[in-house]
Amino acid sequence: MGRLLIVSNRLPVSTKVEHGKLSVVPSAGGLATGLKGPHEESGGLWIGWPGDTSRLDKGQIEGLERELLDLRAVPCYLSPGEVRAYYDGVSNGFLWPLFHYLLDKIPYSTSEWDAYRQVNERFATLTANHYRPGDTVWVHDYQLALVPSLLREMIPEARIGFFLHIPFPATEVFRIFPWREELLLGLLGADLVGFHTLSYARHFGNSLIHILGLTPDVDRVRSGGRTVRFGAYPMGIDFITFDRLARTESVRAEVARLRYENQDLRLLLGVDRLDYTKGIPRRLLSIERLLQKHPELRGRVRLIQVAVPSREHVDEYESFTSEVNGLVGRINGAFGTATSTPVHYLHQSVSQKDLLALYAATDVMLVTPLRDGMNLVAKEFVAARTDEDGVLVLSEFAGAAAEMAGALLVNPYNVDAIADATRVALLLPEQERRARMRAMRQRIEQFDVHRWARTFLGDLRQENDPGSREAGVRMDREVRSQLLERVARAHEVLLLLDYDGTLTPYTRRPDLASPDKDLLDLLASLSGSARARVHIISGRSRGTLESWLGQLPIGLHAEHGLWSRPVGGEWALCRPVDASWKQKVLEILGLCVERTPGSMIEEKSFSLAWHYRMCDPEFAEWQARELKLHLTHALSNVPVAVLSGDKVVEVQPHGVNKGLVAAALCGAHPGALAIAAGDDETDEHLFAALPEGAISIHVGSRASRAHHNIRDTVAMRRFLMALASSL
Ligand code: GDG
Repeated sequence: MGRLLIVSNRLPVSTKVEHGKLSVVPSAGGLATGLKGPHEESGGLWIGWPGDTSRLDKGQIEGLERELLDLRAVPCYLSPGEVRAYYDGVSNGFLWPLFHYLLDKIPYSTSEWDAYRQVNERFATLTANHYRPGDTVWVHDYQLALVPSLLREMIPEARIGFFLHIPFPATEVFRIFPWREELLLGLLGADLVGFHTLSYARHFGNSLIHILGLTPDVDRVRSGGRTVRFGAYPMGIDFITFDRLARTESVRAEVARLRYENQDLRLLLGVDRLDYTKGIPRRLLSIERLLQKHPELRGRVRLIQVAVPSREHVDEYESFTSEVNGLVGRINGAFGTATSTPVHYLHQSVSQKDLLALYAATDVMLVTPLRDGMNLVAKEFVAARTDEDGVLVLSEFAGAAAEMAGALLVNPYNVDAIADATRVALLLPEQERRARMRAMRQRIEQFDVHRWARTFLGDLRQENDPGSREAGVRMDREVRSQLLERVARAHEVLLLLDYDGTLTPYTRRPDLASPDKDLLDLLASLSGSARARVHIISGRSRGTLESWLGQLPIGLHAEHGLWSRPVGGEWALCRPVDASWKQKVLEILGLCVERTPGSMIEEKSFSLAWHYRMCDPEFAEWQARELKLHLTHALSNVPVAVLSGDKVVEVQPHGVNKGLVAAALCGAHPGALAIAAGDDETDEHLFAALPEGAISIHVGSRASRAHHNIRDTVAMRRFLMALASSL
């Protein structure tokens, strides 16, 4: 297995200069711990920004690089201007609040997107320079959303994963982002895109539908001729280490000290970066409310709030800091006494030992972010509770809520609800506290950060398209001339062409897709050759094909081959069929039209189609899936097949498909070079029925069993024009 190249905004190190000497200290964040194993064991590299190096001299930079090399870390240097624009501006100034649904925090405008793109390019180029065939690349987080596609352009065959550590918001919020298409396309450069929860993955899928017009299939989507998978990979923590450290003598001594110093008090704890997403002001207000509503608790509870300074360069954080300071002062002023204060506020970071002791000593842990991708603090608290005691009050808007069945869930916007939940937590009987904590500890132990990394990397290293239905060989100039040479040598050419999506683009209504003059001329020119036999095999009705193409000397095959009209002949049914099921299906489709504005039924002689091209894409895809399930169930005893095409669900007699016509035609012209082209699922039957040596062409970028792949109807027509000249 190749090396693992990790790409993240920050390298997992911090640098310090003391007496002119620089030292590099590895930092022990959750990500670094989880990825340490795969990174080191694979002899991999970690690519990221080493922090501000603008004040380092040449010697210090050299020293830094030597130390980083030992840690298998590659620095991506950024100028202070770039940090301001890409990191403080777009990433933390715009994407961060938007993805956390805090719309009032997004700036009126930003001109920094170019800087974001450029820095992403820098990361991608640096990664490409270090890439060796067989390596796996894992890109992290919202600062580097464009890296997957930029890297894909540089190394098309690379295996690339992306993980988003923050929420992916609902489409209605995501679509606010001015560069939403570019960002989505950036992510789609990856083979696997991971999120903390299923609902973020679902939001991402919905944005692909609404913003890019793609049609994801549960956990995968075709884009740019490739399959991209996406799914939920909830990140865990290093449970064993937290559990072990919590049992050490020094932590236990610190716990005893904390308990002794707060002996008459019940302790509440909050630990967060000082960030407006973490819900600190409302948490403070809930303490105020608790003390107002329950005077008996005054002087009996204390909230210790650790607020680690964070992103102090971003404007929004400055006013936020003073807001928090003001609230702490107000509550302590109102409810403090000469000897005690209800809020013990630490605007600083604490050592890991002290953090563990705080987790272990507290009665109630308050984790009430307004939105949080996951929230590891909640999990660390649980891991530190080797005594199986303590209660977790957890925001329902933290990703962790999906996993922590033993927590008391609260709406973090509802100050009263937090106050009430805190009181419930304080009153919870010991037995219940233990039962809840035990359940959570089991979960967190089992799904730790190592398992998270293993699962993601395991999935990333799996093939995205097992089996043969990959994208075919792209029809570039060279492939095209090879095919045309074969055509020139063939004594007879059998052209089997689908109509919609192959010869003409889809239109909003199916009746608007009539052939233009160029297409009629093209078909006339192809069929004018003595060596060529042209057939259109379509899902359309006889009437439509006759009126649009009836004047041409070509074979026409309607309703997926149920009806055929040979050149110069009459329409004939390929075999007797039963249509008694139609009424029942018409009723079901009628209900579907009622429920799905913009959709319509197309009635043909022996088949029915429900078209939904003009509908709200997300809702209609969902309806289509429901409809197929329902029809398959309702028609289980009826000899019909339910097919899905491009924005259409069709019901037609069983055993009739384009493959039957194709097989019959190929059989009637032995030795002819068959060339088949089509764009949707119904054309797969056509491709499957072709004899050895035939040329099959899929129009579009979906997976197909066709050998060749052409971009769109324009490129297809161009190919047919060249073909007409070689005939
Ligand atoms: C992002 C997402 C997602 C905090 N104070 C101290 C301290 N910490 C450590 C905690 C914890 C980490 O910082 C914070 O992690 P969170 O997960 O809570 O939040 P973010 O920093 O916002 O992280 C988040 C995460 O990425 C991972 O994907 O869960 O949703 O926003 O590990 O322990 N550590 C020490 N002293 C402190 O004072 N030593």
